[in-house]
Amino acid sequence: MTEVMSEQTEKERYIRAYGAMMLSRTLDKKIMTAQRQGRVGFYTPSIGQEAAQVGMSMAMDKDDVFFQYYRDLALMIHRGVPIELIINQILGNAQDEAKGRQMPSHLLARDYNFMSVQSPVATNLPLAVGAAYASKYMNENKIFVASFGEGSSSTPDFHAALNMAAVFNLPVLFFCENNGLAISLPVEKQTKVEIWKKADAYGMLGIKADGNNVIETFKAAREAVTHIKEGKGPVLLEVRCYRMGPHSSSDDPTKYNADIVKEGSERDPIIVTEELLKGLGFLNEEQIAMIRSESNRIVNEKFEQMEKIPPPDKETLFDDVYSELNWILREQKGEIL
Ligand SMILES: Cc1ncc(C[n+]2csc(CCOP(=O)(O)OP(=O)(O)O)c2C)c(N)n1
Repeated sequence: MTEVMSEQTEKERYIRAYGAMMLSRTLDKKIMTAQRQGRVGFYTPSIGQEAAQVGMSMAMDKDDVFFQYYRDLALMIHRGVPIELIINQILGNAQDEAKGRQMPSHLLARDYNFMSVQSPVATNLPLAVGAAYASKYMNENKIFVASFGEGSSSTPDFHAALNMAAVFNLPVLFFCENNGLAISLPVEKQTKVEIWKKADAYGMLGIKADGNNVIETFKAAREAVTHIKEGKGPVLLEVRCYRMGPHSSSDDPTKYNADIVKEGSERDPIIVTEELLKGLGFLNEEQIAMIRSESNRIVNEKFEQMEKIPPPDKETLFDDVYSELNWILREQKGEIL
């Protein structure tokens, strides 16, 4: 009985993972199209990194905290962040948690333990380390995840963060989503050493996994979580995936000779996951078609609804900085009302 139950749970868990990947892919394409139509200002697509993000997310607990980066859409969706919240931020409308003040694609979701994305790459790593330090001091049992691309490993922040996390034995998972490119720069020109191997230099565990394989990434992340929870210190987990689109909506990859994977090809993580889950008897073609069409319906419906929400009120510009406005700001506020 127990065995049947756990098999069922595993099946449900993977179907949910696939559902999150598909919803993310659908929303990603919708936002990119809307950007091309002038309805969205800017976007950094997640396409190609869905299995990596969802595989890692599957290993994390509800209370764990995320210092994510600008490509982590599938991660957020798998952790239950409603797509309405994501769309509101992308549009910067009146219901956006950041009141329209952040760049689109710089998501946050306070109630789901997602901090706000920062534009300078790898600045989220020392922040995750600081938060983990405080959490350990308060005897909490949380893991702090800092995600980033392989190019971000060339920054001083990467090295400072790994060093401090290891020295203080902090509960941090450094999650490197290696998509092979930092805008136009291939990883071979970025570093001579595989990213996960750099863990050794700081005295922490390094793990590498196939980020196109949701099951393999989940197992690698689970190993990392066990290590951290046993108090053995932080882990650097590198997962290899592929970029399937431009770096951002402002980028044109045809201008450089990049390996951009085509949707539907054998390196597309959605296709890889479908094959894996069909092989395990967890999914069939009919269910796949159903999940695809439901994702389309939900994304189109929600996007249309959220687009009807007006921009934030002009006066909200003056909120959240000073407890009381000084005379200059009072005057400026008076001028725009
Ligand atoms: C400190 C800093 N340097 C440069 C940039 C410009 N920049 C934005 S994204 C990016 C590439 C980052 O590549 P990677 O870390 O591999 O992540 P990916 O975008 O490939 O997912 C660069 C250089 C920046 N935002 N911050």
